[in-house]
Amino acid sequence: MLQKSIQEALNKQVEMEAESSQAYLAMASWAEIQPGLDGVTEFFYQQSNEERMHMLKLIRYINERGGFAVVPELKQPIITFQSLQRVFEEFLKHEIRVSESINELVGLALMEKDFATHNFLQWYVSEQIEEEHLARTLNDKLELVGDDKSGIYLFDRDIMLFRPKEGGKK
Ligand code: OFO
Repeated sequence: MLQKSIQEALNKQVEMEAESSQAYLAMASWAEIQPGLDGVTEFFYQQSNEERMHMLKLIRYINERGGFAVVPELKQPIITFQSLQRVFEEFLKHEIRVSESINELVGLALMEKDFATHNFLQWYVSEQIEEEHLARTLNDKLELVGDDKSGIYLFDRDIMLFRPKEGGKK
């Protein structure tokens, strides 16, 4: 049975993963209406699906442990961006916030001696290392490219190569 404090914190994380999914869906939709950003569009549609999967994993875990997973109300994410660089800056900022939140959850699980939850959360710890690294790499690349159109073309063409392969870690 989950302790109340753990259940509340896990439900907050459900909300955060749902917000991530929405934020990346909005990025995908913005990218889709820009000329020539097919790769970035696909990247964020997939990223959004992945975040939904992270949310579902939490929901199933909370209910499996005798808690009640609450499907959250969500506020509208940022839907327009001044540039491609801004999209990826937001992506990195978001992932850093998620990592901080996961770290706090892990700390709480230890404090409450909930070792099952602590164990469950290790998957998210590894996931965040990967996602933060991915977001930093893409930001670094965009910084190199600047406003150069042929650089943006190559960035868009190659972006999917940077995503970890499906089925590897999941
Ligand atoms: Fe849910 O993995 Fe990033 O945010």
